[in-house]
Amino acid sequence: MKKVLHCILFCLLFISCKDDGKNYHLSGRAEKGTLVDNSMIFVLETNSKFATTGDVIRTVTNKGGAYEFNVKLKEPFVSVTAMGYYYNEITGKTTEPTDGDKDDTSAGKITLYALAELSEGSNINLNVITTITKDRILNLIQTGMSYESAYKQAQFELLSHFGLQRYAEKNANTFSITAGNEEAGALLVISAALLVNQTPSSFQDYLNKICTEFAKKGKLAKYMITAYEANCQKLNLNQLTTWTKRYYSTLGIPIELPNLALFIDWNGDGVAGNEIN
Ligand SMILES: [Ca+2]
Repeated sequence: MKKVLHCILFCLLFISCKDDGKNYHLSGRAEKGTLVDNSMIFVLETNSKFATTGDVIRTVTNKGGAYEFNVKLKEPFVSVTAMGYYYNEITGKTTEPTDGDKDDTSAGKITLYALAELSEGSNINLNVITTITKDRILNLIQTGMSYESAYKQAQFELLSHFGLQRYAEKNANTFSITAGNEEAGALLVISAALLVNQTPSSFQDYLNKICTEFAKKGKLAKYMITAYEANCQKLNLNQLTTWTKRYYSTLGIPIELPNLALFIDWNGDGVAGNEIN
């Protein structure tokens, strides 16, 4: 009898553990440029090393690449993926296929990633910084580092290439072009500079190459750095500011942007904006 009772108690404990979890309201934005409406969002429940522990939760974006939903999680870690066409800051248009190129509908799509520990907040944005650093963060975690230390190191390594290391401490999954702060300016400049000389179909491959290279040692290849620096010089900052604000305005999201010149290292001394009074 005692054995049966123990067995029942064990089962009840197991069931209660299995149901154990916390409810979260997750929200965020997917921005390369902003992903268009109805882009796919996949959220994967994970453990602290970002190994999958639960189901894939799917939703889609609405205006301004925004998404939100409620979820119950056993551990406060998630990996988020977004996939869709996006607003190209260089051309001022989205990458959705026009009538002439319907044959290859995947060509203009981008995949973005973000990792998050939800104790830091349940707003998870996806952008080029969270995407490029993702595999580097995972590699650092494999060496025994915590998620927080790993993302700070990976962000410092990446942003130092752009002279923007002063933004490394705050998690890039809180950055948004819509935020009206300095991080918005930094994110927009990086997003746009990476796109210069890329076509909608070449950009995903280029981004993949950057991610793979950066994941190894937290460094970009010399040709990637040279291209980024040259691209920054080519950016038409007035046009970039005007077009970006205008695009968000058409979405019903009026935004403010800082002076974008502050986020480019014009004199190559390793610090963006320090040459501007
Ligand atoms: Ca400088």
